[in-house]
Amino acid sequence: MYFKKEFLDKLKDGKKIVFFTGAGISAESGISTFRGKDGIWNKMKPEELANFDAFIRNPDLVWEWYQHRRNIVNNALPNAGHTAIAELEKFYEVSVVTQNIDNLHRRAGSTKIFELHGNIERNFCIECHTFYNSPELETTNTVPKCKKCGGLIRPDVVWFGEMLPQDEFSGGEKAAEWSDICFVVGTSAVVYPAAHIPISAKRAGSYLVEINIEPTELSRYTDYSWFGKAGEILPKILEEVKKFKN
Ligand code: BJW
Ligand code: ZN
Repeated sequence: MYFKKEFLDKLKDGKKIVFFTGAGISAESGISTFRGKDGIWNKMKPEELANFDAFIRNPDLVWEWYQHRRNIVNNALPNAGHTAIAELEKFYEVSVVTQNIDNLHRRAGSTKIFELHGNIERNFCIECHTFYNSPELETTNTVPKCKKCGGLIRPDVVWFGEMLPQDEFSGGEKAAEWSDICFVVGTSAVVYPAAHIPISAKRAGSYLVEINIEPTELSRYTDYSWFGKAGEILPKILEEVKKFKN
């Protein structure tokens, strides 16, 4: 595989690396992306499902959609892309800033993860904010009710129009700004404020590398764009690193 010299020099000299990831990194684990030809939003309208008003209008429908996706996520395995990122912790200070809610980075072994859009395994009562992990809840397709107050329980994910968890966002943004290299992997980079993080990294002097099967909104800002599958490219980067770090 051909590596641009400038990129190799960054890999050799760099100490802090950030991976800013999106749904595309989990595509090879069998989890659908949102947009694009195989995206779930070709079939479902986001405004009908991924917002609070939709949940209040039809909580059972929204809950059933998340139950369906929990089943897919629980049966999926981290792929070679997630694993390569986790293994790079042997050689660099690695932070993962992810828009994904699927837990696959953690299951692959990454230890420093900022989850910008929440986590599908966590849920909370919309009235009293008591948290429930998914296995504690009955696996029915109708929305569960809080044991303490009877309120509706929703997944702890960030819907449109909602604020991102502040600590996760500011921690992820700082890690990106302090990084020597910021890899942007498998995201269309159209959802804000998350998509601002790689731009902040670049402005702060980080070397911005994109890995995606096709050009994105971010491609014009990157130092290096690499078009191909994350599960194929990331292991090749790891192999290259092992040549000079071992
Ligand atoms: C591969 C591959 C392989 C495939 N290898 N690559 C107008 C302008 C600007 C902003 C706004 C606006 N109107 C509204 C907004 C704000 C809004 C927003 O950004 N909207 C835009 C979409 C227009 N943002 C918000 O509302 C956010 N909150 C906010 O702004 O708060 C402030 C506020 C508060 C109060 C009032 C008003 C404002 C919240 C955003 C929450 C996003 N939530 C979701 C759902 C999470 C829960 C769930 O999963 O159900 O998060 S939306 C969805 O998109 C999900 C994702 O994390 C997010 C990003 O998607 P991602 O990961 O990029 O996936 P895709 O499918 O888009 O891309 C996949 C990529 O992979 C593609 O590029 C493929 O090519 C590639 N790929 N296979 C490598 N093998
Ligand atoms: Zn409650």
